[in-house]
Amino acid sequence: MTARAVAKATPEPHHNRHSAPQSFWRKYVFSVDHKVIGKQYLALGLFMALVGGFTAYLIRWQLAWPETEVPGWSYVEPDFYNTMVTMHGTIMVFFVAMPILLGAFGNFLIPLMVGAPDMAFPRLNMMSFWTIFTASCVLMASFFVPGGAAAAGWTGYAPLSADPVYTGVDWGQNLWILALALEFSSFLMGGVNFMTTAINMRAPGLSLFRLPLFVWMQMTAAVLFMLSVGPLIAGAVMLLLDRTAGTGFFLPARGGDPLLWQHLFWFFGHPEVYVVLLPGFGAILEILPVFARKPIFGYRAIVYSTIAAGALSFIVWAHHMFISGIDARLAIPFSVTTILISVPFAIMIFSMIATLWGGSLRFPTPMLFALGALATFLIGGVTGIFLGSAAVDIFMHDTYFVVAHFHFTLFPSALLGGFAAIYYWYPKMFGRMLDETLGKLHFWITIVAFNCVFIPLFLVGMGGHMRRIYNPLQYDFLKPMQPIHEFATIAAIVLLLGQIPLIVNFFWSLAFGRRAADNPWQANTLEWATTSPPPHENFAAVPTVYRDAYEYSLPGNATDWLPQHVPGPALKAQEQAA
Ligand code: HEM
Ligand SMILES: [Cu+2]
Repeated sequence: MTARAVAKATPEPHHNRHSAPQSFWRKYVFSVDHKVIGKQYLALGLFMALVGGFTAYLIRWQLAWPETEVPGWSYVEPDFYNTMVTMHGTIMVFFVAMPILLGAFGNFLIPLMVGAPDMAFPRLNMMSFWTIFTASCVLMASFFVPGGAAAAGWTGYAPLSADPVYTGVDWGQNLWILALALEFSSFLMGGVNFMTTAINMRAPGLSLFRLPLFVWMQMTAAVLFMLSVGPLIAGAVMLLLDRTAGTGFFLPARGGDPLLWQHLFWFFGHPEVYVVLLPGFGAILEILPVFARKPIFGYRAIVYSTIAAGALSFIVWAHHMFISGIDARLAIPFSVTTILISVPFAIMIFSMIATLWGGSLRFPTPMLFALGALATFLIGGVTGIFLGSAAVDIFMHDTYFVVAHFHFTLFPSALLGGFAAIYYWYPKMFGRMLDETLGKLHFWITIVAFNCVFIPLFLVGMGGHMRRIYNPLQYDFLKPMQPIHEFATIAAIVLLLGQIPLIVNFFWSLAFGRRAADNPWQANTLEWATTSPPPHENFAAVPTVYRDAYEYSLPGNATDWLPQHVPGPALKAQEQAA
């Protein structure tokens, strides 16, 4: 492409300059800098992960050794168990996965990857963080109100959630609704910012199909979230009215319909699982080509598959409701769309594997996590197809098979993908390298322990073991499965303890880690074209983009990488051809 064509390919980047803040408050607390906001989201997400992890510990202990005293705690009473299950899901999906994958990495990376000085709306960005911060405080506060925190499941099914008589939880459930409403508005603000920045603030030459796939994934996630959350916000208001104003939208006793809530929840809920999944995939897709030293295989196929999966995600929701009493004839179209949606995912997975094929693979910690995520996600995706078949789901629904399925999808994408992202972009964020030995230790404990927790749960699920029960020993037919529960719980404790190397590494490296070069992994995308960490407003001068994001091992090039912003042999060849 000639320089003129490059200039024509994208609109003039839109400048939104603000001078570097000086005071402590403006710099670190009420900062409008996307990099600081990204780190704030990361801190919040990691903190909430500790809380979420602790709830998992209580749940697993109770399942393995029911009604014994939990070490470091006391007894888990039945009502408290319900609260733990509810808060575990709520915290992990809305206050860990979303803040880390979208809030932290979306914020930190989108402006850098598109060559922009900041987000399009920096103040809105700041507000989005402080809104989710408030949401987290509300959620945490709900543990301490009379009656305790929400206990109607992370899906908040009515009528459980609609009338305090069922769970004994009064204000806790109201605060749960409030916390979610605040969280939703935070990510609506974030989504507007992500879209606008990625579309309007691209550097000259950075056409849409030259964008790193991570940006595509974040954009798609933002659109899915913005389009699906509206009905649930309406539903949440109705639920709150049922609880406080005597309406009966979801209460059969007042003429309402509890199924309506399930529809509203899952119309949002299924796209939502992709909101979490896609950014995790985006991180993996950035990492694989760098450590395989190969261009990504099927860039456009991945982009189109992502959009197709996003569109399909709006017409699969009733696969969560096959046994909720929906018309049996309706189950068939929802089975078909559900099984269809695995096709675009299969394309993405094949592209990832083909990217690795024949590459000169390197295995630093980010690559290990990316490969681990790819391998474990396969199990999650395949078991989803089983569940998508209504006939199978009639047996499997509400068993531990479902629990194992969604942990095998969310854990690889959100946690393993998130860890891969932390190890890969930490040098850019903090200017230091993480320690490789601790990183590898963290990886191996995590991947082995994770599989030991959740593969057994597929087995007990197939054995008919119901999910969300307080004491499995109350049922004779479940008793033979108890050793499996004990095994899974021991593995879960190992998994939780296995996160200590990450915590140590994170803080130790902040102070003592090896200083990071600007481009320590020899990668091509624009975030590596500036210093580590990047200065205020990111780039000394707006970079110009000359090529696709993944031109590794290009024949005739002196190095095996060719950054997007460096004019080079490929450009010359193209110009000669023109
Ligand atoms: C190939 C793609 C997938 C298919 C076909 C699929 C299918 C299903 C089906 C049919 C169910 C309902 C099972 C039941 O309740 O009886 C389900 C549950 C679930 N799936 Fe998937 N799934 C897929 C991918 C994913 C992904 C990528 C995620 C998250 C990143 C995910 C997260 C969940 C969650 C959280 C639940 C259960 C929620 C609950 O009841 O608490 N799934 N899946
Ligand atoms: Cu679903």
